Amino acid sequence: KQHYKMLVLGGGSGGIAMSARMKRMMGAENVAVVEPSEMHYYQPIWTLVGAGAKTAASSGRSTASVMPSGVKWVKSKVEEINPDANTVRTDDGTEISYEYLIVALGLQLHYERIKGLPDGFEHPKIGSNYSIQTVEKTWNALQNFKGGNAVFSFPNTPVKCAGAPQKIMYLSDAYLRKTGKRSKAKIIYNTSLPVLFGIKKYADSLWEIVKQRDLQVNLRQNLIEVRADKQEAVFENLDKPGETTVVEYEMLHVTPPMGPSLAIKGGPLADEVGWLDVDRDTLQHKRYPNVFGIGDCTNLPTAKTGAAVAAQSAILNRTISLRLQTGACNCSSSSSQYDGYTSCPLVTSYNTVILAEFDYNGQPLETFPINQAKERRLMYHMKVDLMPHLYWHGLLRGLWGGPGPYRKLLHLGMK
Ligand code: FAD
Ligand code: UQ1
Repeated sequence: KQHYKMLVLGGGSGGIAMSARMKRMMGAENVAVVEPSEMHYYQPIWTLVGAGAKTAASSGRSTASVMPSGVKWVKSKVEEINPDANTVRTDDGTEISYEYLIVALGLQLHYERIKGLPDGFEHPKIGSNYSIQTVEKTWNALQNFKGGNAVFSFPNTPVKCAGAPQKIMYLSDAYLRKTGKRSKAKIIYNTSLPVLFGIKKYADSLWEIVKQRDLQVNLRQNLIEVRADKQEAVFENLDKPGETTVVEYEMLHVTPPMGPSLAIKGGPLADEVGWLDVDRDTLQHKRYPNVFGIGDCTNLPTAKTGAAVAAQSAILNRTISLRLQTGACNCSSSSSQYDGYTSCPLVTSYNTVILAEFDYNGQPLETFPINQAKERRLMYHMKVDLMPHLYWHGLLRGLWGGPGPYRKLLHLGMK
């Protein structure tokens, strides 16, 4: 039977970052990561892949190459977590026991909850930046656009990177202008939300942009069916149950419904909805003190992003370090509490970004001492040229814990 002092579930952004940090804290031989996928993807670049500005190949590296050397990679899928016995069962029937557990399983995409999907992706004119299988289909649909409606959806669930469903709209608009096809296009953003973006400061800028560029935003419209053979998308009006609208499309970008990891939902570690039930200050599990969580799988009340994972990785490192040093069950400490930091680089064209950064209170928490609600070229270069390096060489090696310390430096002497 396998046993590890530190068992990490999931080898995505949070899982690899924490395994690198745990290796430093307790030695590689004490750490194992359970991850079934051969490939690790830098998902934030898929926005640019869907718009033809980056290749899909550039988004992936082998899981073997990102696994910290000496850390055990268990190449299987977590089926069940039993925190009362301190064990995890995988799909090949193996039981692994642990002293400490970090859950970093990400979230689940649910294309199948839209009638006609995922089969509809076999037709052209439809794509989705949210999975490696469908991201290049977005770029195909955009390149083959002749004339008609370009339709972009946002589901009626929490999502990761809540800006991504509209970033691809701005890029598509820019592409159609560049290729002289914009006058033949009607661009429609149908969102389930009652707002364009959750934080007012950035929403105000985005409303200006959609007005200027003649992008039609319809609130409270939820995609429920795709008839890909007929190029029709069916939306329900969430404020008038039963009222549906059929929209013909020349291009459709789908953001799928999302939900908690099926390995957590319904189990002892889940909250009522199914997310990992952790303390919002320390990231320690609320009922099992030797269990911790990071990233999209948790119920932390902030937006689910890689930038949030970066900030959380520094906090969680501190929480676990305190726990190991003092042996205390309760990891609360006033010196390191997660403030909910998250960030969403809103790509608004092929050379501009609005860099949204905010905290648990929905208050802007900007790194740079300039107004980040303005579209800026500098921020585009940060997103496209700097972030990938920060991800592969900083975050994944446990060396990047978010911009917090730099924000304080950059704002020195200012208020
Ligand atoms: P993930 O990185 O998704 O990792 C979860 C891992 O768990 C995966 O490797 C998966 O294979 C594994 N797993 C799943 N189930 C099991 C199981 N049963 N057993 C074992 N392993 C399992 N963030 C930003 O900060 N900025 C951006 O600009 C940005 N843009 C984005 C654009 C798109 C199109 C998308 C899709 C995401 C974007 N994000 C962005 C979000 C960011 O990628 C995620 O928030 C981040 O990767 C979350 O990390 P995680 O470790 O929680 O989950
Ligand atoms: C970030 O830290 C991060 O993780 C590496 C991202 O994911 C790709 C981001 O998109 C952003 C914006 C940050 C925050 C970093 C800075 C320098 C503001």
